[in-house]
Amino acid sequence: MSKPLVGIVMGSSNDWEIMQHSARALKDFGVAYEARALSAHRTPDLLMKWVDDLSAQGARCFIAGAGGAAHLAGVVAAKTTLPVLAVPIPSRHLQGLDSLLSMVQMPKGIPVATFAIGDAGAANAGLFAVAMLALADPGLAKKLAAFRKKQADAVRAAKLPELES
Ligand code: RP5
Repeated sequence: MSKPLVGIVMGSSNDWEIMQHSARALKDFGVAYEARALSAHRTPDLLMKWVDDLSAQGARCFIAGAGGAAHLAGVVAAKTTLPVLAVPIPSRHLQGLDSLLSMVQMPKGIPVATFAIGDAGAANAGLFAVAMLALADPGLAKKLAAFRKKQADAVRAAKLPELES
């Protein structure tokens, strides 16, 4: 197994339903990742150790998904200077608006890059990690360009239904 280039962390195993979309994007591009459920408030010491260990192994960025008072991404960013991409998980009472605001409103100095709530945000965080890694990997850059072309081709080929008279 190659060393993980991306660490995917989520506050609860219940977040995997969403965060699997980050893992899927990385897997589809052949990018090695490690995914863990670790919580900023339930397992803070374990989380800190994992961030340190993965950074020491050569990880290039982290993706953090959490719901509610979602401080996970900010806590990861407090511990590393590697880029941290944040995915707001849809929450039961506020549908993820709480998660989004918790992540996007990081105070000045410790940034996290916040993506859309839910599946699309998780997939895009994975794709964004691929784009960052592609800056130093021409093979990956080629795969990313091909992925974009496939999407563009699908839009070009789309046929809209005829109206019935
Ligand atoms: C957060 O609280 C997790 O990220 C999760 O989205 C939310 C609820 O956690 P569970 O009660 O589902 O474990 O820490």
